[in-house]
Amino acid sequence: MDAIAIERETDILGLVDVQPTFMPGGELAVADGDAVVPAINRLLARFDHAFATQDWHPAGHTSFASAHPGRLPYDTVPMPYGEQVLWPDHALQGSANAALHRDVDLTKVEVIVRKGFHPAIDSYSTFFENDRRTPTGLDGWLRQRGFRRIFLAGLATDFCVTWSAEDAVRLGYDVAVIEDACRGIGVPLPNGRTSMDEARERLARLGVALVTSADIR
Ligand code: VGL
Ligand code: ZN
Repeated sequence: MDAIAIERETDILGLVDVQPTFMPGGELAVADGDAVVPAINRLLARFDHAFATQDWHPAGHTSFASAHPGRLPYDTVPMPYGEQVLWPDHALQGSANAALHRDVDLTKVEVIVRKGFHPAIDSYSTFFENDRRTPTGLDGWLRQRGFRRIFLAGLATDFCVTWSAEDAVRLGYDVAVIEDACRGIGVPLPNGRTSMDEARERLARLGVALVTSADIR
């Protein structure tokens, strides 16, 4: 793939849920999830602007399997806004594992957007909650600041990163996912495939560029 030149004032690096709760030892550990931290720090040195998101759930959140008697983590259940995967309790507001990872250099992070705090709606995307209508406010911030292209990195590739990329495309941004700075969960789905298979297909269909750090100059 050709090198991508960073446009200093209109490109921004988006750090999705870089929280210990999604890393080995955390409540919803993504395999090798902590490997994104050094990759992200190298990227941060090259961009002038960055934002970060933080999954931020109240106790008893509707996305927790523990809130659905008889259900187990990774079961899929219908919610008023569509099918929802149930998770172990994670990203609990105020807990140490819900903080942004302490080794991420936050110097260039200009805004931190929290999501998933409405008790009855889960939130994967950095732009909308899972009803796909309740906004996080990030679109307004990015637009007012004049950003047009978003490079996404973080956790998890097949949930928060992919849903963010899809919404960003719908909102009119150019989007690239930096694959080596992301890690995925890979939930087995009722149709025999995994959430990683489906995420890759959805991104390809939308024309989201899958790039590696080395492509970005
Ligand atoms: C995430 C599942 C539940 C993510 C957040 O950050 O991808 N996944 N909450
Ligand atoms: Zn969550």
